[in-house]
Amino acid sequence: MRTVLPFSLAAGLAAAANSTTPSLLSSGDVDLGIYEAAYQKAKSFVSKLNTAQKVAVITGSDVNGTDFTWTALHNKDGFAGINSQYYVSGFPMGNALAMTWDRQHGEDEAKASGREFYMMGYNLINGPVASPLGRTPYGGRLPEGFSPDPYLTGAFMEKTVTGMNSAGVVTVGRHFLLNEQETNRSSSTHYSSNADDKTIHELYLWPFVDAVHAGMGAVMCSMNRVNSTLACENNKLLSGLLKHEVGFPGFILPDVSSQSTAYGSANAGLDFGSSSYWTTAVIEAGIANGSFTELRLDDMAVRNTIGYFFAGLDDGKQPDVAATTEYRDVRADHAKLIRKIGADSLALLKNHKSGSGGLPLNRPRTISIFGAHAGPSMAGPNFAFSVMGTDSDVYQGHVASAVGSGGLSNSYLATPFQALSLRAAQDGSMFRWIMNDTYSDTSSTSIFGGGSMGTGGLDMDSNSSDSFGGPQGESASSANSSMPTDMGGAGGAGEGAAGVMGTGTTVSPSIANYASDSEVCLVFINSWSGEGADRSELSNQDQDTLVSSVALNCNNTIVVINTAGPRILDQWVENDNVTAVVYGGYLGQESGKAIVDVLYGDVNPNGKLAHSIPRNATDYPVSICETAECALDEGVQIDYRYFDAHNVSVRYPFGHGLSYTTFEYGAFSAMKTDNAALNSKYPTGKLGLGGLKDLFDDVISVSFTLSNTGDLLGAEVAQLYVQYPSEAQQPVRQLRGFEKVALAAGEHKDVTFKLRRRDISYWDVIAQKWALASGDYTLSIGSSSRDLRGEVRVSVL
Ligand SMILES: *[C@@H]1O[C@H](CO)[C@@H](O)[C@H](O)[C@H]1NC(C)=O
Ligand SMILES: *[C@@H]1O[C@H](CO)[C@@H](O)[C@H](O)[C@H]1NC(C)=O
Ligand SMILES: *[C@@H]1O[C@H](CO)[C@@H](O)[C@H](O)[C@H]1NC(C)=O
Ligand SMILES: *[C@@H]1O[C@H](CO)[C@@H](O)[C@H](O)[C@H]1NC(C)=O
Ligand SMILES: *[C@@H]1O[C@H](CO)[C@@H](O)[C@H](O)[C@H]1NC(C)=O
Ligand SMILES: *[C@@H]1O[C@H](CO)[C@@H](O)[C@H](O)[C@H]1NC(C)=O
Ligand SMILES: *[C@@H]1O[C@H](CO)[C@@H](O)[C@H](O)[C@H]1NC(C)=O
Ligand SMILES: *[C@@H]1O[C@H](CO)[C@@H](O)[C@H](O)[C@H]1NC(C)=O
Ligand SMILES: *[C@@H]1O[C@H](CO)[C@@H](O)[C@H](O)[C@H]1NC(C)=O
Ligand SMILES: *[C@@H]1O[C@H](CO)[C@@H](O)[C@H](O)[C@H]1NC(C)=O
Ligand SMILES: *[C@@H]1O[C@H](CO)[C@@H](O)[C@H](O)[C@H]1NC(C)=O
Ligand SMILES: CC(=O)N[C@H]1CO[C@H](CO)[C@@H](O)[C@@H]1O
Repeated sequence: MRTVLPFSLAAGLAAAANSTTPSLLSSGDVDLGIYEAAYQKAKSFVSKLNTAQKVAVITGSDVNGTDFTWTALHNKDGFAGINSQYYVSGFPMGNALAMTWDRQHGEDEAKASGREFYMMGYNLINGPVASPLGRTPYGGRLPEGFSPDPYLTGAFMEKTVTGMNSAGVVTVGRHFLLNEQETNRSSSTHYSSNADDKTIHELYLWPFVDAVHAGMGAVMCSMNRVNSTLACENNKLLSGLLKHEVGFPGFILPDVSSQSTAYGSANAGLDFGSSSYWTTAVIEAGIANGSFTELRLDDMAVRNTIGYFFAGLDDGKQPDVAATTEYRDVRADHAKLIRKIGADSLALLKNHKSGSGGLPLNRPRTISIFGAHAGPSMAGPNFAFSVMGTDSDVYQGHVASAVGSGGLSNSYLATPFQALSLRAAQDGSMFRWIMNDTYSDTSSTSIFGGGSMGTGGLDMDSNSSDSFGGPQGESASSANSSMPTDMGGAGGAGEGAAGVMGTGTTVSPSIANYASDSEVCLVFINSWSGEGADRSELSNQDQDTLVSSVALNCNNTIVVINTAGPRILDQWVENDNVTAVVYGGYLGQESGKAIVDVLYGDVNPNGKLAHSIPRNATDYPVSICETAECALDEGVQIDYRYFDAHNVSVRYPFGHGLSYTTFEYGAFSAMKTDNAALNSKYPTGKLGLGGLKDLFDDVISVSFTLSNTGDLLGAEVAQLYVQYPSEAQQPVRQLRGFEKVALAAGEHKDVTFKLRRRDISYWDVIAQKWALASGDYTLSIGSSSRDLRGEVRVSVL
């Protein structure tokens, strides 16, 4: 059990935060591995600089030496696409990418996006994002990050860093650390996230470790304080954790208005900062009177340049920085990748396939779509850059990006309306729309007269012309030919309709009329957020009413959701008329096409939830902190960890997602692959990138056979969950492995998970080391965190 410290003690801990000595790369404490060659180049480069030139490097200025020049790195916002730039691609954002549970997609997207940055002349990219992690579902910047699970986020941090590195740019992992909300982040408050040592290690620091291990060259420290000290001036956080313990070799730069002192920040571990704090005079005076050291200045300059050499930016080939509106041919065939990743990220949460109901769609005769999210907003395809948050938690148009510095610069946006129109034309479907969440027209000129459709619905089997009212229609044959088959015997009604039923599609547009007159009803809803403000609701009444109104009249209502973070579905999800639910994050420029690929089965759904969906917003333990000091008392118990610990039944568990085919999990077995390691409580290796090197050694493997038992090609995300012995004081179970496996109908494959030492260690706060717990570890494999197909025990120590 975690004990909560009184505030007087917290102040004492802020003092402790100043006590760690700076971590100097020259100390040789870190085995730099893949960074060693870059280190030698950076050291040699810095040895040529005088103090003023070193100060220029750490404050972002160019340097003209006698026999060399240094061009400051070109920093740019965005990650899933270049923020504020013409003629570039908009890729799926982090919250969608994570839902693919496909590491290769993470690497491929980062490489393609990184390539666009590179070709536009940018080389220091503000992403990927692992904080916010998702302490609270209301966090406004969740779309930029991946998942509240640190292992899943860590996997994507690793792969996106690898992908960007291979594109020749330097990644800036952000926002370090505990930057879990937007409210009170800036100005005078800089809210303080006060978390204990165990929580920081096991939850929030974890994904940054993966990024460092993969070769991340820079980190942005966050606007909030940690234990009352500004994150960017927090010695324990920057020097203690990130550099000394995790072996980070690159440089730390501050988020907006997050540096407040000259020596305090530099001594704490900030490596890049403002020339108004760090003038040559101030730096020289500090060195002269002992407030600062030349060794640290050299270290800062080396750290600022090491990523540049690591990425190969010294090859003299990098293009100049493009003007914002300049045309450069950078997009290649990225649209295809964007569409594929988007489709592979969508999770099918519910599907009642029966007759013509449910998914996939098969040339439906009549389709009606509902909701503003189906089509373009009045003005598009992008939102104005804004760090002021959003006016509303829903958007009146299709959402495929967040707002703020992580926002995409879509050159165009394929909406569901556009993609469905094309598909309907190809299939010969009749296609109708009401792209407004609150549309209330119940015109009495409906086909059925008297507006009775508004509440009642159509008696499909009626042959009585009385139920339609009005004078006789003139053309029975036109009625006959244009009526959808699911209208059954009602086709005869054409003879009785007032030039309405009798002329086919001219059903008066009301929600009830369209819904009751369609073989399939697609309702599109969203939630919207971004930088500068948090969400205020996890569901929206207008949109929930829209779904319910459609479902009241349509027995084949399919709901498509694109959301910033968790979205509560309980007002309608159990309604039998809601036959399917497709759920996703922000998909980027090809959004509508990716959605249509899944709706029609061109892509068999294979995404899975990267967070839980509870039954009620009140099921979450924490919302937004509105005070200056925020106690993260829930510790590591966020998302499924909390729901599991408290036996809260959820609507859809973390890791859930259906397919149009079925999978079977065979018996599985575990094997210790490194007995020597498993007999040692603590790691014994040297410090490398990411921490003690043997933390990354494989120690246990788990194998099983996965079969596709259906009749369609499909992919399943198999998940490995670990339950520790009680000594470790861990959540009920936690994700420690996943593989996405594609299988043809009837095919089966052997799947092996490898657990690293790190994956079965807990943070021992006394020893200040990662430790193995003594006893039985229970390893479970399943299709979601609550659909486990079996378990096996392995005893350790
Ligand atoms: C820690 O360092 C910061 C920045 O130099 C300073 O403002 C703060 O007072 C120090 N805290 C303590 C408790 O010494
Ligand atoms: C370096 O030299 C270039 C070209 O000679 C000049 O444009 C630039 O302003 C100089 N920069 C500095 C920091 O002196
Ligand atoms: C913050 O304070 C907690 C005690 O409440 C301590 O366990 C933790 O190590 C501190 N972390 C940092 C980064 O100062
Ligand atoms: C060192 O010099 C700086 C700049 O003049 C000053 O701010 C600081 O207080 C001095 N520190 C000491 C220990 O004298
Ligand atoms: C909806 O109702 C119609 C008319 O009764 C029927 O033909 C159709 O099969 C039903 N669809 C579903 C998905 O139940
Ligand atoms: C949606 O329809 C309602 C009522 O019919 C109308 O008041 C509102 O302005 C419409 N919204 C938009 C975004 O067009
Ligand atoms: C409707 O009329 C047709 C043709 O007269 C007849 O075959 C059918 O059984 C009738 N349906 C009902 C429900 O009365
Ligand atoms: C209605 O359509 C059916 C099928 O195409 C056709 O057999 C029938 O003759 C048509 N009835 C009229 C009145 O046109
Ligand atoms: C389902 O839809 C049918 C119309 O197809 C309607 O009669 C029925 O009341 C609806 N059921 C619910 C629970 O809304
Ligand atoms: C959620 O819980 C609140 C408070 O108990 C309740 O008023 C509300 O109806 C619940 N919402 C749903 C969707 O069940
Ligand atoms: C949750 O359920 C388990 C198993 O039924 C039980 O052991 C545990 O005490 C329950 N926890 C809570 C918080 O109710
Ligand atoms: C301490 C502080 O600044 N609290 C503010 C945090 O934000 C909320 C919501 O905007 C304000 O009401 C608080 O005053």
